Amino acid sequence: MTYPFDRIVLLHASLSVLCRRWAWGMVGCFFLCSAGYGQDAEQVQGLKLPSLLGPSAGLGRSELRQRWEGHRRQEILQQFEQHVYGKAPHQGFEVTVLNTDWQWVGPYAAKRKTIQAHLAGPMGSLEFKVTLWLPEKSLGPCPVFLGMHLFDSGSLQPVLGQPWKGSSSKGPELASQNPSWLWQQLFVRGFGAATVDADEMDPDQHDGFKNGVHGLFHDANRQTHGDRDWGTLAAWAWGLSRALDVLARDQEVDGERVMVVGHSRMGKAALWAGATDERFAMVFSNNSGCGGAALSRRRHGETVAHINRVFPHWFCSQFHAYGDAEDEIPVDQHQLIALMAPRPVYVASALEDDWADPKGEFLSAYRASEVYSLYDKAGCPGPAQPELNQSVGEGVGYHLRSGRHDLTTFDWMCFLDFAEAQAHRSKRK
Ligand code: GTR
Repeated sequence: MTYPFDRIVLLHASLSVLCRRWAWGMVGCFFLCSAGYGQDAEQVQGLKLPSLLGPSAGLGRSELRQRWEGHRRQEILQQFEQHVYGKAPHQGFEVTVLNTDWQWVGPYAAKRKTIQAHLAGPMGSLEFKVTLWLPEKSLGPCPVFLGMHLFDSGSLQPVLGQPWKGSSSKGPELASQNPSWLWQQLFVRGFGAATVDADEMDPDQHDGFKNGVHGLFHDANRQTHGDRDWGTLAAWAWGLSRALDVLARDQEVDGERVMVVGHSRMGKAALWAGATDERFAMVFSNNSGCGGAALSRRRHGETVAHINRVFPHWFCSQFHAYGDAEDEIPVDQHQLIALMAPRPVYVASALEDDWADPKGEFLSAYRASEVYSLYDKAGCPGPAQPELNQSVGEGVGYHLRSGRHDLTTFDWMCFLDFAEAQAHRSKRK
């Protein structure tokens, strides 16, 4: 059972009422338990979820926070490495900036830099480029949104964090159909943008983990890819960290305010990047679904069995053991969201995107808020899903947008508002 401090106070109040007026006290206790994190940490709307903080009876908020920072966070991170995404190499690589080229881009009053970088591992090397856009009028080092994509980053208007050039639908509300709008919004608000091509890091194909960054670490003497070795999502997340290495060396970028963003498969990679690399200041996941923000145990929409069958290279091989056995995964995705704490994280869903399980994405954000409460952050309100097209939450942001599986101008508007609000909050502290 987990009872954060504010809930303990409420519980105490409810119990004193109970002594005086038994019937009303019972009603109070019922609402306390059904409205907040104070319910049994493992029971969420009929689901048995792995606990975030571990057995916590009798422990206060500061003890729980010590436990979280002391070992619980690390334990969960390792379980995700061992059972879901696979372990990426932490050592034995080097990133060198080879060349930086820049030009003014008139219509946006912006500067575009193309930074060519070299990545060397024990078994080989590869080159990748980071395309960085900075507003012309930046007062000092600029906060930057970083996202991967799966097409040419040389494009004048790459769509940040989107896995394909087109969209599942067309319309002015789509960021991909309206890149000028996005670019203007970013620059007017003082944000820069950076992209890196996922294909340059690790092509999205199942080739036995030989191409891309996997190949740089592939030991020719080892015939098989180990069960716990990194899959492609982990390679992309790792690539986002290498892009951050590059950005952090640029004097025009504020290396402490690089925010990672991604839609769909890039949203899964963005979440894992934020979990594994605490240098990312904020994390934005759009319609990331199974293996992203959605709870695996709900088995709603895309399931673990399905995703492993269609994309056998995305996760570590061990994750394949949990197809149709989700309850046996030692972790679930609310714990992934909690790994961002206390850094701000935002989860976005779309009503018609049933495949990504909007409800499961919401429940993750809501449940993860238990860890944010240890840091005095309100988190994402619940347990009822917020109204359509409303952005809610502090520390953990969430919205359910009308429409389909896409990254839209509405999603971006919410992300930018959230990023600005969080920046103001941290200035006030
Ligand atoms: C779907 C896949 C999702 C999501 C999406 C994408 O086919 O089932 O998990 O990642 O693709 O990234 O395009």
